[in-house]
Amino acid sequence: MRIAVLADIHGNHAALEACLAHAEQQGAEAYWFLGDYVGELPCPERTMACLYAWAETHDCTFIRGNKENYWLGALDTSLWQRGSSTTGVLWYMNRRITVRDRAFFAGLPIARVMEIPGLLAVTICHGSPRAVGECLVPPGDTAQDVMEAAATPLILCGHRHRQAWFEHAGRRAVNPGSVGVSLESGGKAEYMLLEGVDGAWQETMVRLDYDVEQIIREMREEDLFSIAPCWMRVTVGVLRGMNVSQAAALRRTMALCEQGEGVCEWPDIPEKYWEMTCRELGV
Ligand SMILES: [Mn+2]
Repeated sequence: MRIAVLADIHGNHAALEACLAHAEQQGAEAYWFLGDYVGELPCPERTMACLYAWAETHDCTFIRGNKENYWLGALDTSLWQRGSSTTGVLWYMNRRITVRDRAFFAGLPIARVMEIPGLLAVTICHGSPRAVGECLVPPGDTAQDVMEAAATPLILCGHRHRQAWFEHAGRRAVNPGSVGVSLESGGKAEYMLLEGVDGAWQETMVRLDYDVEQIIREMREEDLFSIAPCWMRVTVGVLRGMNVSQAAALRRTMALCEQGEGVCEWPDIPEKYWEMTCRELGV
């Protein structure tokens, strides 16, 4: 049994297509998707169309990530504005997600235990089995408690966009990296092949080249550099292999804002602080 495990696509349809083609060539018989299907990148309908079509002809299991919760009303959409590096992409995405997408996301569980005959059961989730935004790999503050309570010895999780694993209390959590917005990979598309060999699970991490520049061209065509100017400059840096995440750039920008204004409350961040972050990062 060979399974492709794909996390954090974030709307990168070019990276997704590269991973799916590779997995099929490697003889994958099932596909487990760990959430965050669309996010910062242009034309989310291309990613969703690819996933819907793949699921019609392949054995696919989907669970929900934190991004899916954004599109299901977890955040106050009245704060999202075109032209803001902090919320512009959320504004764009909210207009592009369809009724079908929202219904699909609403039907997804945040975790599932996968039972494969002759092999140990596996938990799949986005953050942790109990929360989409929690981190197991690399371990966050609560990772040890979560591991001790886990229902299976192997847990597959995404969210941190890095290929890594963490072991605790006889359990192993593995992150297959990010299909669409990987960190610390030199700008590759990442996923994992999981194979049952002699009754045990064997993991193979995969990193692939794909057409990064196609996605950057689509950003321009979709006007994303005016919709979320500095956020997109940081995103281009990440796609081309910069080792600073968008979340880290946001934290830096908020720290600069607090220094300059005495206070910083998301999403009220003047663009000049985003400009300062971009200058620091050289993007
Ligand atoms: Mn996530």
